[in-house]
Amino acid sequence: MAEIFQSLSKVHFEGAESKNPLAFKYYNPDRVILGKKMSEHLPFAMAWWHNLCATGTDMFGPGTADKSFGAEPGTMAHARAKVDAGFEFMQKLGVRYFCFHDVDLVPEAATIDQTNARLDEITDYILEKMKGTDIRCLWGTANMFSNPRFMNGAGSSNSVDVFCHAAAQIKKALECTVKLGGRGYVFWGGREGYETLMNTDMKFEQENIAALMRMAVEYGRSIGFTGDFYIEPKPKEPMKHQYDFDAATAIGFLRYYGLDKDFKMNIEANHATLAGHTFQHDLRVSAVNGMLGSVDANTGDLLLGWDTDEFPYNVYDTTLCMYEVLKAGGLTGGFNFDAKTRRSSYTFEDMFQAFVLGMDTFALGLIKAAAIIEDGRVDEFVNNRYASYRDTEIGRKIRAGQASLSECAAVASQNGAPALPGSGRQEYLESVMNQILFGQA
Ligand code: XUL
Ligand code: CO
Repeated sequence: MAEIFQSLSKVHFEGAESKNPLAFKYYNPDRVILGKKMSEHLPFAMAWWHNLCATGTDMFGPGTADKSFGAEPGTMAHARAKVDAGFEFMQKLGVRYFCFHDVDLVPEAATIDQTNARLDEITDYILEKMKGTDIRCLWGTANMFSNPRFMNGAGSSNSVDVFCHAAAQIKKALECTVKLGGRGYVFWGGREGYETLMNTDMKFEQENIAALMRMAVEYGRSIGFTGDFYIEPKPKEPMKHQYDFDAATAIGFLRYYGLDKDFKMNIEANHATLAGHTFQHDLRVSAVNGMLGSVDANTGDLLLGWDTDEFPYNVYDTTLCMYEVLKAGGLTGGFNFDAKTRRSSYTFEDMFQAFVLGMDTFALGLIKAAAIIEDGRVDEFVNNRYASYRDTEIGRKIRAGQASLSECAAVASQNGAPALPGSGRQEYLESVMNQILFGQA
C-alpha cells in the first residue's frame, strides 16, 4: 500500500534539548512515572472526525486542507483511504487508540440499511488493519446532530420517527464499537436541548433521552459490550441550552434515571470552560462521584468563547488535569484529542505537529502533576485545612454522621464566637505550583 504521509517519518522521543519539530521533547512512552509507564498513564486517541475528515470549513469559507488522501470524497474508496491514512498516522505518532462517529467512517447512504452495510464493510477493513498492530478503538458513538433530521435533537426530538432512527444508529454504532473492541461508548447530546421553552416540554424530552440511553445499555450488554457508557457534557453549541450542561448536571440526571451504574463522564476541556468551569472542576466533580471515565483532550480560547477545539498547549491546565487523573487512580478510557489544527495550519506536517504538541503537553502535565504529589506541600495543606474535624469530638461525630443539630448548637454556645477558620493560602499554593512547574529559571 502506498505511503500517504510520505515526507513524514516515525516520531521519536528526543528529549527537552531537541529542536526537531517532529520529535517528542517530553513524551517518552517508556519513562516510568509513579510506578507506571507514561504510555499507560496516557492512552492517547485520535479523533477520526477532526484528523481524517475535517478540512477547516467554517461559516465564512470552505476548507483549506486536502483530506482526500488520493480518493474521491463521499465514496467508499475514500472511506478506505481514510482508514489507511489513520493507521499510518497513528503508527507514526505512536497513538494507540482511535474514536469515531458512525458517519466519520463511511458516507451516509439513502437508507439506514445501506449505511449499515457500508459500516460492515469498513469495520471489516479496520479489523484487518488492526491485526499485527497494538492500535485499538477507544470509543465509538453515533452522530445524531449533523443530519437535518436531528434539528430538534435525537432522544429529545418531538418526532418518534427521528427517535427510532437515532435508536437504529446507536444500535449499529454499538455493534461496530463491540466489533472493534472499543473500551467505551459516548453520548454527546449535541442537539439534546432547546432553543426556547415556549415550544418545549422539558420533562418529556429528558424522559425520552433516559429511555433511549436505557435501551442502549440493555442492547449493549446483550451483545457483549462490557465497557463504560459515557455522557460528554456540554452546556451549549449547537443548541442554546443543552441538557447535559456539565458533569454535575449529567451525574444528577444519570442518578435520577437509574443509569449511574453503567455510565461515567467523558470530560472535554473546552466544554467545561464553556460551562463557566475550569477543566479541573469538571474532572473533580466526576472523580468525587466515582464517574471519571475518559477525557476529550483539547483547549478553548477564552477570548472567543465558543468550542474552538484547539490542541492542548497550556501546561498549567494539563498539570491540573493530570493531578485529578492521578488522584482518581487513572481513567477507564483515555485521552482523545478532540482537537483540530487551525484553519491556516492546513498541511500534513501540521497534523503531525499538532499531535506532538498535544502529547508533549500532556506528558509535561503528567510529569509535573506527579511532582506536585511527590512534593507533598499541596496535599499536606489541604489535609491540614480540615484538621478541626479530626481533632475535636464534635468534628469526628459530624464526619461519622452521628451528630445532631442540637449537639452542634451546644458546642457553638459553649465555645463562643468561632475564630477565623485559617488562611486559604491561595497565593502560597500558586507559588508552590510555579516553583514545581518552572524550577530553576
Ligand atoms: C462536540 C464534541 C463531539 C463529541 C463526540 O463538541 O465534542 O465531537 O466528542 O460526539
Ligand atoms: Co468531544
